[in-house]
Amino acid sequence: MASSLMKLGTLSKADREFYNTNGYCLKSDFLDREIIDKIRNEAKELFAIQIRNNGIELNSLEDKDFEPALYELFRIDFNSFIGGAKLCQHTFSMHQLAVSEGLMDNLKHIGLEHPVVCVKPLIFFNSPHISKIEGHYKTPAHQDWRSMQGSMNSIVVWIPLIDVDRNLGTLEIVPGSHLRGLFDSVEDDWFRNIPETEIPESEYVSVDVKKGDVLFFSSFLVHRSGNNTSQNIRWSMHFRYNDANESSFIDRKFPHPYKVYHPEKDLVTPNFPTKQDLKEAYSND
Ligand SMILES: O=C(O)CCC(=O)C(=O)O
Repeated sequence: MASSLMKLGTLSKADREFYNTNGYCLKSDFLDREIIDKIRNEAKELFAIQIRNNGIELNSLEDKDFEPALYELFRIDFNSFIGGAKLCQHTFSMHQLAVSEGLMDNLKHIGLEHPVVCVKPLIFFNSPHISKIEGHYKTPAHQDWRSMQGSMNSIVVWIPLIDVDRNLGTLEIVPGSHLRGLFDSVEDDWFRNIPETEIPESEYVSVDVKKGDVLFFSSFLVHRSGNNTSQNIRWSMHFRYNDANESSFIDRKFPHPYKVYHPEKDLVTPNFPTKQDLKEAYSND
């Protein structure tokens, strides 16, 4: 019943078996498209505030209007773009989905006895037009466990917010790689990547996905981004979870390797707010 609230499909025993063998499970038409549109629109609306505040024309939130306006914001006021990009990570709609009962039930179906959120849910908007380094729109080969270091059965839920084809750069995975151990990796601009010498090119498989599909994959599955050669933004969401009942996670004392979530010690905007600013903010007029 809970699943229907968020209009999510239900994983079966066969899905779980496929997942354990291959390290991933792709479900088509699994999630209500209205929810997805709501999440993407909420993110667009936040960017739109900064776009308009910079005097950039924006006639509608349709991609044909929105994307050039966002690229312009990136060009003329990078800090406003970054502010929007960060705030998009804090929308109610995305967080509601990430902690919905429907999603939690499915994590249990796939084998997590006591699912807990590993890191904040993420919304990605990948395009070379709004990136300063390649790693911001195209991740190299890696295993998410390197950054998560949580339970052995920790999982990533990867959700496209639009149809993603080869032009937009599909996700590329190495089926079965979750059983091949933790690969050696080298530090880079982005984080750490698995060098080409570790896994031949021929082992990567492109995952074509449509809006409404959901990809569940093990945090040990090797994956990377395809190349977005289009003029458009490739929108997706990434949720990560641990299992608080997994014995190695318990014995390792629930490690959480994300160290930096700490407030700035100095004022971000010097001399702000003044008493007068506060009086106006709290005025009853
Ligand atoms: O969405 C992508 O292309 C890659 C995302 C990814 O690799 C990750 O979040 O770990």
